[in-house]
Amino acid sequence: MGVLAEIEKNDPEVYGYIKEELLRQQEGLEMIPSENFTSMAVMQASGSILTNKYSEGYPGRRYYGGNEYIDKVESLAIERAKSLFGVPHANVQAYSGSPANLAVYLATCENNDPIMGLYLYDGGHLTHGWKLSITSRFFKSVPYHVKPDGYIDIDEARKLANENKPKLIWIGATAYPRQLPFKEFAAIADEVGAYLAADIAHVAGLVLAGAHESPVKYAHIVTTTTHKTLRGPRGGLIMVTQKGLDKDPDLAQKIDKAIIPGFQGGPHNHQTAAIAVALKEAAKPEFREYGHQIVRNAKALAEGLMANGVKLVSNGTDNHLLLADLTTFGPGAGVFGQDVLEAAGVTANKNTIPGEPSSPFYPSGVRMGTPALTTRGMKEPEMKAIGGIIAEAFNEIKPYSLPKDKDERTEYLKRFREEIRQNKKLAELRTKVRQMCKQFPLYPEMVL
Ligand code: DSN
Repeated sequence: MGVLAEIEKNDPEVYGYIKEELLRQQEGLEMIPSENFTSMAVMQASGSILTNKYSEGYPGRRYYGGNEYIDKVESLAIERAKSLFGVPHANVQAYSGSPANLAVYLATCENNDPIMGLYLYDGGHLTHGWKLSITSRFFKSVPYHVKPDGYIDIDEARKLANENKPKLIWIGATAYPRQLPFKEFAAIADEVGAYLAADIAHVAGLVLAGAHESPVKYAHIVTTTTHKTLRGPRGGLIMVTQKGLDKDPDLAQKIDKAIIPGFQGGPHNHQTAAIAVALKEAAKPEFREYGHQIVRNAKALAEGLMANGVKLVSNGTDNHLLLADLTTFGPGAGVFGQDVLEAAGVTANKNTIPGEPSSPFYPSGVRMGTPALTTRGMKEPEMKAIGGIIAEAFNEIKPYSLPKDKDERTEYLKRFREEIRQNKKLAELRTKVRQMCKQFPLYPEMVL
């Protein structure tokens, strides 16, 4: 019986879409740096009967009865997170990264307090104070930036912190290809008396593997999603460090109270169990090797791309992601970049770049990463080849340029998409990608 036999029987429509999505994942190169392929064990925990239970509260302190085993599962996840990251307190209930970050605000700030985070165009996250996010509606957001070389401008951050006296400073990013400067930001936060929250959603797996510095010595609070380089289910963790407890002995309780009753209701117990499973996997020596291979692969990919004339923000990478600067094809060319890659069987995402000449909706860069390809077993030779494929796909952007007039853009992009569907070069690359993927089978046990 197939793993989705019941869905197949009861809901052929949903079954059909899952089957098609499986094929898409198997036959394409998944290069969105925040995505990964979980183990079957993580998926089984996530699809388990634990989804049936309500458990408002924390282990040993639930509002509803019947939580004997849920308490055990949650305690296991908490203990594993604490021991792996080396922190005295972990909350495993945040539904995902954004709710985790919002709980941090609730625990540390009052309405209208100044807060600081990396500017979105420069790789910062929406929840670090972007103007359209709730975090800038309720707090006074003071963004810091990267320098023209693509590295975070620590001097600017220090100056802004001294001028604005933020209550909370975020160090973390969604599109930053370099090591995060935890130590330098700890000095700034200490100087102005701010809480330092490290959002390591992107690099958590690298931190556990020892392939990126850990923020635990430097930050008061550490947040992460569990589904990116950590390779778990979708979910979030909020951790309080010893430094955090030294600054504020109530910080752990403040975080727990911010999650419930402050912000969420019942935890997603199936998700908690899957997080526990993923954390056990991340404690294995193979995971250490995996994290280092992600970085080696990203560096090899960067070399492959640059050797083929693709410009990268900061000229390379220290972590799992790369940011191609496509401004040579005109402002907003990231939109074309994402689409030509998709036509070639490569999934990556359009992204703003530092000094963005266009807008987040029509940005000028493409973000790509190696966590999912590394999970498939690909290594440096494949990355070099993929660098060539991506560069060849980008060449197909040449005839196109985004109209300045916003009304003309929809029609223009429609025509562009029709043309790239007929593009022979991209079809050729698609075949190459399919052949490469066949050599690195994904979920071979999942015959649908
Ligand atoms: N959507 C995530 C990412 O792709 O980085 C951030 O929330």
